[in-house]
Amino acid sequence: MSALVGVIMGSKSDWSTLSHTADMLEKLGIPHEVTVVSAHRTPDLLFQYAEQAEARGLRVIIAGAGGAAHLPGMCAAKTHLPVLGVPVQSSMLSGVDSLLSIVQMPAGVPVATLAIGKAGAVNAALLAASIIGHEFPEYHAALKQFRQEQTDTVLSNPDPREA
Ligand code: RP5
Repeated sequence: MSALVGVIMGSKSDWSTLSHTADMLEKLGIPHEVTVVSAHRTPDLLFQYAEQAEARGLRVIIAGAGGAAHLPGMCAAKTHLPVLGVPVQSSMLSGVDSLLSIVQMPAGVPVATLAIGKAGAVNAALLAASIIGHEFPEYHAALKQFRQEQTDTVLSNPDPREA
């Protein structure tokens, strides 16, 4: 099956964060693709990617970037697909710069913004599963199973002194 979720990031240096998105999509069995697309280093590629995404069959785009993180917003400007933004933890400002760059979209062009770093990367995959789960019941079921496993893990070992 061709990719349903496109995972893009501004640099290869973002992969250590966005790999958590890919891992969770893999765990849920959701077909996805991963690509470096930089808003400032490869702007023409970004426009092409965003403009063609829907026709290529993507349902959701997850865009991760750090610092002056304009990738998710620019991507959202060129597609009607849902864009989920993952702020990458930057070395200078710990990702607060990335978060504020992504979250403060002016009214009219939304980016669904996740938490900084690994938590946001994982949750972006889970949110994508939620979104496409309406169309693909198998991914809705995979998401429900993941959530149940998470619950069972906590309930089966609630003693914080035990590993
Ligand atoms: C952003 O600049 C990228 O998303 C990355 O988080 C940050 C630094 O990129 P590199 O200089 O490591 O390539 O565009």
